[in-house]
Amino acid sequence: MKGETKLENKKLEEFENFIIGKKVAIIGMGVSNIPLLDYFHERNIDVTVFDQRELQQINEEALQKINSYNYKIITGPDSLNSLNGFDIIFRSPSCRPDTEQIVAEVERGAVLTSEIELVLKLCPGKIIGITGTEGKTTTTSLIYEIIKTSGKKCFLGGNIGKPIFTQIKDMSPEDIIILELSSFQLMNVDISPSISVVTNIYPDHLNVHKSYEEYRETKKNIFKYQDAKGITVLNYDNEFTREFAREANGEVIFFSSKEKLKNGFIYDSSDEIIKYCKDDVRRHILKKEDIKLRGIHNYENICAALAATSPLVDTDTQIKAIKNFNGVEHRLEFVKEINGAKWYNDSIGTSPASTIAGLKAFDENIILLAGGSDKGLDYTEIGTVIAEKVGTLILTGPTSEKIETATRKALNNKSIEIFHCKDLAEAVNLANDKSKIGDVILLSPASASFDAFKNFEERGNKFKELVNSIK
Ligand code: UMA
Repeated sequence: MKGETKLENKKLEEFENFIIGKKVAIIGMGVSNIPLLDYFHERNIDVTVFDQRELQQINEEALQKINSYNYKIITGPDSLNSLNGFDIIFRSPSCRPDTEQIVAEVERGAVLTSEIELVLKLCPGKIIGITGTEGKTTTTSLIYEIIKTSGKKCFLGGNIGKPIFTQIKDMSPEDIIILELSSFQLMNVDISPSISVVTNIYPDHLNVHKSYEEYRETKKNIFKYQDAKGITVLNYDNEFTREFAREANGEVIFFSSKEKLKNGFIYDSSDEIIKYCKDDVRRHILKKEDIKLRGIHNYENICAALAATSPLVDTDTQIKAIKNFNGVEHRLEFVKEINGAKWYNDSIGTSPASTIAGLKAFDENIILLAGGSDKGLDYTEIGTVIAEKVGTLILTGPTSEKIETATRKALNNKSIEIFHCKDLAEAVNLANDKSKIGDVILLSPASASFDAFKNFEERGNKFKELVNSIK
């Protein structure tokens, strides 16, 4: 195009030459692979799409493209029996690389890859990769905000929900690419980001991984292929990630909320300050009161983000970005302070377990807005936590009765105010009337949103709109 200079990227060029005339199989028509349809169509490449779901379950927009590009699509549980004669196979994250038909096709000569593997291999800039069982999205978002605040050009992608393969052409060697990486995405990957973070490891995804051990081993791919210049940020408090340090090839930076490390980043709960430790000298970085995020787990995420960005960004910029960070949207997201009360949006709290975690993040008196559509979950435990932490409970939607019953059972002699409202707008108004200086008003419904909204995002956005319109 006129006036536009094409960025030079030798590796990308080689890849684009390599795919000419090749037969490509895309396994899985989900978020990661949908952008590949246009990409290959623009390059006139022959594509066949496979998906284990039935045709009527496939994303409609993707189906339209598949039809208009004259691509073949094979669906259903046995679809991979037709995986034969391909040069390149793209697997979606949750598709195991050792699936029998894929292994056979690779043995026959096909190259197995994925959207994320190509991002790792072809991006010209420095990559920061973040994995872990808990906290990876928050840590990824914090790192992204810190790099953005520093003025460097950066790209955000991966498991956070943003495939960025098609943006590689817009990247230059000075850019920073920040990737949230799931264990699924790390399966079969033989390249590591130059800066890697593992937030923690707990049992998870054992429906896809064959064992907890396999899950942990897969996570190691995020740092295993670094050279001596690589940097690996690890959680000192987690027994597995602490041990990972032995296998790192580059520099290890630890973070901790439990130990006063000699070197690394710590959250010191005795004075509630995040500190940088260098040879036992501790420098204060941020006080708890300067941070909008709540909960020890979030202070750990901040420590991890500070460690990962410390080779690239000065401390003042890091502090500025963290102070301004309101949280990941809809996850204990700080919305606004009104008359001394702080409003938080935790619309992602669609189950009792996630709302319990949200409630535990606060020490203040909580006005809780809860209730929504019923997924048949057990509310006994959340009743106890509400009885302990909530001063005013405002309920809407079908799960209201269950939440009230569980709470009343747990109250013993304590009393809290419980109200029922017809909708979120009425609940927000009532919460505003009831709030006092120092209170936290938390939307964390412990229920799905489908009784009144399309999804939890729509519910969270409506909540923020209502809060922002309070006079
Ligand atoms: N499929 C097959 N065969 C298989 C496996 C899957 O045909 O063996 C098909 C599925 O039927 C589906 C399609 O592949 O139609 C997509 O499957 P997918 O869910 O693996 O991939 P995406 O839709 O591309 O979404 C993935 C991540 N999902 C999973 O890993 C399960 C998304 O993370 C991520 O945002 C997206 O790539 C972009 O990178 C979601 C997630 O839940 C949020 N991640 C897990 C987590 O965070 O705990 C790992």
